[in-house]
Amino acid sequence: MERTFVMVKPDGYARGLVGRIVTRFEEKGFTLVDGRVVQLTREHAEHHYGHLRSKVFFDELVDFIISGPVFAMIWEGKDAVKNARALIGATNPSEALAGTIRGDFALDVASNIIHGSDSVENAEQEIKLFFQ
Ligand code: D4T
Repeated sequence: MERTFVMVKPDGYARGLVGRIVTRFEEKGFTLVDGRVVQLTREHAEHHYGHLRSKVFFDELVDFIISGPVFAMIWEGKDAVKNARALIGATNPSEALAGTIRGDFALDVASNIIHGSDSVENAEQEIKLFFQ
């Protein structure tokens, strides 16, 4: 069974969406392995989004992700990385289909409520970073 890392971002946490998001994953058939509330440091956030350092929105993204607690989770299931990304929906909520988490709960790419690892390797790294 594969594992992936998923994080409800500060906007989703503040809006009280953690329970509904956890339910979506459970309904799909994933098994919750671990979950915790975390306040990211700027250093951790800059490392997590290091691949986006050259983007114009990088500073805004880091400020946003440290603006409040996040809810970090490890989910297990068949092709967990791919299937979790499908459940989460497109990065830009305007393009995310209804029935996906971003499609149903978000409007703006800068506050798209949830993150899911985009590869098995990144999932392993992110799980280490958040749960060691
Ligand atoms: P995350 O990493 O949050 O799951 O998002 P994705 O994997 O779906 O997409 P990403 O890495 O390209 O973007 C990371 C993060 O940056 C925000 N963002 C993105 C933004 O604020 N403005 C933008 O124009 C884009 C493209 C949203 C997600």
